[in-house]
Amino acid sequence: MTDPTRRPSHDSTTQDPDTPFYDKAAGGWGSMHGISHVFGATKPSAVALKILSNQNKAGGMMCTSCAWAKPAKPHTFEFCENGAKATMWELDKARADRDFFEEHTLSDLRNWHDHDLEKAGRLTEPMKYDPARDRYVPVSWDEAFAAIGGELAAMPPEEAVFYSSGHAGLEASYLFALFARAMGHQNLPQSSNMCHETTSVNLQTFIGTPVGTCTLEDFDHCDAIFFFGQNTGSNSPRFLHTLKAAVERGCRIVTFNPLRERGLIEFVDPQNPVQMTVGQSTQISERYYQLRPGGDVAVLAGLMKCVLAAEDAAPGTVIDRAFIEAETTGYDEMVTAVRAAPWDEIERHSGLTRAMIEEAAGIYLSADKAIGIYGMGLTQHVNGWLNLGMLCNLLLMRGNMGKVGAGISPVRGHSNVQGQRTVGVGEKAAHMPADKLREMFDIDPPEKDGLNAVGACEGILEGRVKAMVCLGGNLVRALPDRARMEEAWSRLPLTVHISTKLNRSHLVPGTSGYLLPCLGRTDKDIQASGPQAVTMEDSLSHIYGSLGEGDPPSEHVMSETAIVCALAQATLPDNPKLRWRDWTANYDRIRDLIAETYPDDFADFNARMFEPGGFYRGNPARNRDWKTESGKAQFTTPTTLSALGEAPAGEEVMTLITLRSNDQFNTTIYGFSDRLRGLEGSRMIVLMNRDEIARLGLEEGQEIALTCAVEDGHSRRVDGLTLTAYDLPAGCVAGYYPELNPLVPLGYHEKNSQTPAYKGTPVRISGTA
Ligand SMILES: Nc1nc2c(c(=O)[nH]1)N[C@H]1C(S)=C(S)[C@@H](COP(=O)(O)OP(=O)(O)OC[C@H]3O[C@@H](n4cnc5c(=O)[nH]c(N)nc54)[C@H](O)[C@@H]3O)O[C@H]1N2
Ligand SMILES: Nc1nc2c(c(=O)[nH]1)N[C@H]1C(S)=C(S)[C@@H](COP(=O)(O)OP(=O)(O)OC[C@H]3O[C@@H](n4cnc5c(=O)[nH]c(N)nc54)[C@H](O)[C@@H]3O)O[C@H]1N2
Ligand SMILES: [Mo]
Repeated sequence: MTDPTRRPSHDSTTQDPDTPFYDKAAGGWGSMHGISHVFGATKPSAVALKILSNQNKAGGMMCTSCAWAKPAKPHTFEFCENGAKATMWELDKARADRDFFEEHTLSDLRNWHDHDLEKAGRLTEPMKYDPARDRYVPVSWDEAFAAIGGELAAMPPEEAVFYSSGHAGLEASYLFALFARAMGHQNLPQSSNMCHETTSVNLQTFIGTPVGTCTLEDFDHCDAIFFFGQNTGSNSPRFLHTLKAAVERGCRIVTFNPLRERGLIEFVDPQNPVQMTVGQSTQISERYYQLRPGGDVAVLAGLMKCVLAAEDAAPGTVIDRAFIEAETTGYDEMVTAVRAAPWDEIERHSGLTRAMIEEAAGIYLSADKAIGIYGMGLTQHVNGWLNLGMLCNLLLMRGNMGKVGAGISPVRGHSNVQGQRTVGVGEKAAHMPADKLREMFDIDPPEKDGLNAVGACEGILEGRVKAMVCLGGNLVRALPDRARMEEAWSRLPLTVHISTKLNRSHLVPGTSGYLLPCLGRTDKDIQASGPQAVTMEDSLSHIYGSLGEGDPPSEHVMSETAIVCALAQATLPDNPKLRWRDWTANYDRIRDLIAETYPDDFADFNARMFEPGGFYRGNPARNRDWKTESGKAQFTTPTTLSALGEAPAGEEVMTLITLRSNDQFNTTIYGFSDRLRGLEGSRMIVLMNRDEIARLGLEEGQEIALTCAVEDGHSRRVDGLTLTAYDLPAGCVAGYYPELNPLVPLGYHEKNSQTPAYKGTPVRISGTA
């Protein structure tokens, strides 16, 4: 049981007592209210209730929201508030049909809020942009495929880009990646290029795997969890159950985050009648430190200094020397750099005191087995690589990698974002084995690396990219530098969006602009051989089958798999080994191809896809098999103590953190209530510490503008923001994504992976005219 004397300490150098915090725990009645609000807005049918009750259970529908694991022994309701929102949003009865598009020009729709665009409902039939009438007009599937295929076939392959956002199942994703390579390019950017690409690239270098090493089992055995920059309460709420169970058996949780995120402070289990009725909650974090954005490198250096000091005081008892000797390289060089890091610099960059870091280190040292968790707070920084390197260092020093109850666990974004990479969606030749492709399909895959998201954007800006085919997503809105991107995007010769609902990206069509409506995961997918399941991989590398039960929004909507196959067929020359029609007819055949291409991960795929809890595809680093260049785990020597990039100096330059609210899924805005942060009604706000507001001579409630402080010849500005006092460290401001994306420069990104620095953009504040 939880020790009642262990209260969380919300340590911060800049406490702001009167910030309007939501004073309830995450989960509980608030979360039930959140769900019923969605039910109220879109009334649930019997089918919706059935889908929800089977959601995330073997044989049911796997949630379209986050990528958190689906346990083998599910709760009665294995969905959370935000999972229910995602399901209900897709099962929407409203339709953006031909009448809707007849009624609205694109110029008109460009004045709509993102929320209202998606609220128009599910797309019902293929549409083509008519520039003369500034409208999308109906087009038949055959005509659309023939025209798109014709344009793609006529262009040099490297001018086409195939983007995937992490929604589509493994089947459509694998075929999309195969289609690109058969066409002759691997311009395969993915949503992870804006999120965990920092993980994919750098963990591969450090520990020889592009993904996390933990499974749910580890959370049953760890003694401590160190949490960096991941907002569990909003973005992976079912994970709170895992954390609650860990705390209740004595595991100690320490969190580093500039904001006091409710879910990581306390949690009322909405499934526990006792907790619900007596309003009891479980304390999640024993210690909660509000560090400065980009301050994690310094914090981790401080923690490592404490570990080294403990080892100095009692040699041979703290550091796992045998592990370091046998399994790692680079230790001595790393230690020299960490020892040399001055405490005053660590305090300056982190905004925390030495005493706070020593206190946190005490918890790390008390644990035999520790897990490091992280999200966008570590990855979306210029020196994101160093954030991850330092977290690996901390874990490796005490052998906390490759044993049960320990490891590193990035919390992924979209429900199948990790899986898409596993089956070849990626711009590198290594993402899909070329020899296999030659042998299986008689094609000659390209050797040259293709474009990732930033590369594709540069290509669009420079006019080198001529076609964007998007399997989901709202790229124009999700990317940095929105103003520049929108303008360039509309000059593209061909844009194709395979989507469920209308969004902003659809409103900047290219010369030929197509909108192809697809089934979502909640929908029944019936093909020639009968109902089809699709599969996905979670954050912990488990793979699940998912069956939709809802009625498709119209008889004209096709599955993502069928659309990808039809586009490929219309584009590529005939090849008897590329059997697009057969594959559409029966997805088992596609899973056989996946298993043949990736036998280590997907052996017996069709037989195992409905195993409760999913089937585990394994991870070499978990077994201390390091697939790195040296064959060992790699310590990282810090070259700086901040994750932030170069920024102009000056008291008035602030670091901007862009945030998700509790009422959105990426650019899908469900509503305007950020309940867990006590913020309601408007998304056009800028959060700042009360003392900072005074220091800068500003006033709470004042309307301000933000401008980007990066000097690269482009000016970037967002107006109409209300200044809101909030409990944040000094030197930073926070506001919502995607509203503030015009401020983030495309070139301001993580060094090795090009993940945009969405959590560390330097900005200035100005009053509005
Ligand atoms: N309901 C819902 N679920 C989602 C999503 C959604 O939009 N809505 N999006 C999905 C996707 S695609 C993704 S990638 C994930 C994203 O999920 P998260 O990884 O949780 O990403 P964010 O919400 O962007 O920010 C995470 C946290 O980082 C903190 N932070 C900011 N800067 C720093 C820093 O420098 N250091 C530290 N230590 N912390 C920092 C912020 O305060 C915030 O609490 O969620 C997925 N799940
Ligand atoms: N400033 C700032 N910018 C960010 C971030 C940040 O933290 N700060 N986070 C970044 C991250 S982590 C990510 S992942 C991106 C993602 O950002 P988005 O591109 O917004 O992600 P999605 O949720 O995939 O896109 C939503 C659209 O996908 C379509 N869709 C929904 N479901 C399906 C489906 O099942 N199939 C298909 N084909 N389409 C579907 C709908 O049309 C919907 O409008 O944003 C990035 N941008
Ligand atoms: Mo993401």
